[in-house]
Amino acid sequence: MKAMNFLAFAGGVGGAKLAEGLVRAVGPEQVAIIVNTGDDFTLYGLHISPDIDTVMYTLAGIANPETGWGIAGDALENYGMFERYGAAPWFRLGDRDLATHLLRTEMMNEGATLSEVTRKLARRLKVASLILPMSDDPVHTLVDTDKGALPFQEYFVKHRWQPVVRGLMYEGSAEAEPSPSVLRRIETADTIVICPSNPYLSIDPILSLHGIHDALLNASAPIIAVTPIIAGEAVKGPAAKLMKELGVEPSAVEVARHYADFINGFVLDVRDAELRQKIESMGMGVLVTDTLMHNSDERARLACEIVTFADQLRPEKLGGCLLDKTEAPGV
Ligand code: FO1
Repeated sequence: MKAMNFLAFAGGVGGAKLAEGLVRAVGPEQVAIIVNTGDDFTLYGLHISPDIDTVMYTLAGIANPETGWGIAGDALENYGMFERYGAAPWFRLGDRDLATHLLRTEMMNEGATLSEVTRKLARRLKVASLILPMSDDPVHTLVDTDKGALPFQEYFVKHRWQPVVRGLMYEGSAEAEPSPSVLRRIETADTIVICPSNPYLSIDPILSLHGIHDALLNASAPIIAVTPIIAGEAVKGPAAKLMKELGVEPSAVEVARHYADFINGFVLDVRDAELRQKIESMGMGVLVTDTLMHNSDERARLACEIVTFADQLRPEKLGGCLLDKTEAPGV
């Protein structure tokens, strides 16, 4: 059987969960993930890449299951020492997590690109899937709010995404290049999945890079987006609040509309089944299923359904997922 290659677009926790499900569904070597780097920032001189680390730790099986980010069982001894100095940061770095930031910063200071650093760190964590930063150039999501323009982490962590958002800028994206092989992977992928990440904060920074949107429009692969909104609420984080503030109804229909010019399929949560027709009328296939992923098996089950859904959206069948007893692929 031809090795399928799945290309996922992901941001933080929601994206990482589905990426893990895809890895279980089709095998790690068949999955590449383009990850948002608009959340990246410098703290204590360290290059912090939260979405990359969330995907890397999740695929390495060491992510903190409660938060989705950081490392399971990590301690905060460093935080206690900062407190003694009266310099407690609003952005907490776990003691083990610090090793990632220190090594990444050292390698980048020696001239390595973010893609090269990510490949090295992921390989040492035995992650077989390819984690691709969306760009090796700096792109910073800036959130214009009633408290002024806030760098992403100040909006998201320091102010706990409570400020009212007036607009978003992806600083640097006009000059930034997609990282090497991203455009080719969009062209050659068998299936492209837009993970249930925040469309505005996690996926749009990737789409804002020149060449990406066109590559998606010209891609031969079926492109499937998974809803991050269920019954008008975000599964996690500010997506619904942000949509309201941007004057968009917080509904799966609006998420489908957001991607409508390049997606062929949309995964709608069963709680919003009544929205199926509206989304189909935008000219895309709709899979209605339970999109909540509480554990690894549910992530794999959802990914399997997406694999099957993708086959329905393309002429040739590529074969089922590894977990399907019935259609063992390739035998
Ligand atoms: N989120 C928080 O709400 N508080 C934190 O102190 C925090 C620390 C942190 C450290 C490393 C890391 O990779 C992520 C961290 N996050 C924290 C989450 C982060 O803000 C989000 O994962 C993304 O930027 C949005 O998806």
